[in-house]
Amino acid sequence: MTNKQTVLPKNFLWGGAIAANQAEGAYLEDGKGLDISDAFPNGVRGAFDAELISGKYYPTHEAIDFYHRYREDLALMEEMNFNCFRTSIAWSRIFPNGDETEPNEAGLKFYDDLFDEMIKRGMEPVVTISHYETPLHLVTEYGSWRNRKLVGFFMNYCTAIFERYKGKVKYWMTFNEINNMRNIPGAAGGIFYTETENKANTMYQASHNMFVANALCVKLGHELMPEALIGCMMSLSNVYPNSCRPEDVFDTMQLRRRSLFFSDVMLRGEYPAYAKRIWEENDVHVIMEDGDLDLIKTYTNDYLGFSYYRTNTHQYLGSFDGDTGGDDGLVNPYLESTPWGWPIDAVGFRYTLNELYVHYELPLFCVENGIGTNDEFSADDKIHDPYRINYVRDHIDAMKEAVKDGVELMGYTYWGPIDIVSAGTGEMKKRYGFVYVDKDNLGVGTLKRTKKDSFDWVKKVIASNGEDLA
Ligand code: BGP
Repeated sequence: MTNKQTVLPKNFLWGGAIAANQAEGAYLEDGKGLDISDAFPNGVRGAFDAELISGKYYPTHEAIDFYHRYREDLALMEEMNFNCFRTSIAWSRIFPNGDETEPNEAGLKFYDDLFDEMIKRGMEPVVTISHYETPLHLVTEYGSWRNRKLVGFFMNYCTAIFERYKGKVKYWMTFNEINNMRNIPGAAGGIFYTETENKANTMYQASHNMFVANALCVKLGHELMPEALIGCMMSLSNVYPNSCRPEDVFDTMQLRRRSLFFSDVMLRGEYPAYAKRIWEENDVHVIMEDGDLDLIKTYTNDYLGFSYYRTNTHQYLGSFDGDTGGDDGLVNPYLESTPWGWPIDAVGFRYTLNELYVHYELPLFCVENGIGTNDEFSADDKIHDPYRINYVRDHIDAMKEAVKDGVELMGYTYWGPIDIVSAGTGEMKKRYGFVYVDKDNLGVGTLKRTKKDSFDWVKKVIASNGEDLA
């Protein structure tokens, strides 16, 4: 790392982020049980097979075989000068059904070895405790997070991993993109609605149970690991008013609040004032136990981890839906989009960093940002991905501007430094990586890893702590 004066702090965390289910494969190996990610043939936006259909292709079952190839892959990450690496622990490797009392030793051992390998290669593990990976049995037997019992099961899991990895893992996050309970509750919380239930009520009840679990997890984590930082994790791609029409501006604030609601609870320790009206208008009656609100108040998260991919625009009475990239919206004529239609907006990244820091005055950690494209080999047998270099350059520039604006930013982990299965669609061809993986949407390929042009570029960017972006 450079000795020169840099905009970003010397201890800035640079790395990449993946999730167990999108990379590991080995979906039943060493005692692992099924989790929800194993049951989505076309990603979390598609159908869900509560019972797997024999002969059907499920992309996460093999994924990129990170389970067996992580040493080779982490060597590539080390070559890019990463000093941290984010992944999740697959809950069902540790508790295959989720409701056992004793953890699965083979699962614990796998992550022991994985974290040791990261540390050996100079990377701090950054661990998501639950990344769209609720054990399937907890969904089919208990109704997932609508059931308060999940809090106890989750705490057994947290106890097992904190006891085992204390001293190895300092940076933790509880639930990946917990605010996606709104848009993709199946992924975010294992919630699949019945025809007749009040969806809003179920969503807020399940979220409340997760908030209690989040608070208990922070409490336990700090007791067992005084050094640890336990963040929450939110999808915070942003949304602009589509015009200066006051109704558009106000409705956009309302939409944003549906997201910030989650971090307001977990970081400020209270249900926000605007919750009451949302609940009244949607006939929501959240059942709480005595002491829940005190727990939530006392045990707030240490930092805000978040993903940022894009911005959209919103107009009065427009959609309040979204996908893995954030809220849906209208086309912004000022922005270009990725081949998957995600608008590219680096200025929006600076805007979001400022918005969040002013709102919470807590350290921020951008744990997901990246561009998914259909990369192909050129005639010279190489992958030239200038669009990826441009995307990352512009977002790093924006991040530096935000730091100059006064934002406290802990680090940046690029989403998908190696091609993995898309969470949203289950595709392999939606590639984010600096490293290409030979596998297609049908699961065909050698799994061979190849560096793209962006690989060497990133390496030098990190070596200069973000100064050399040429
Ligand atoms: C986030 C998820 C990731 C991820 C990323 C990109 O929502 O936390 O798991 O995959 O989005 O989305 P996609 O894979 O759908 O392109």
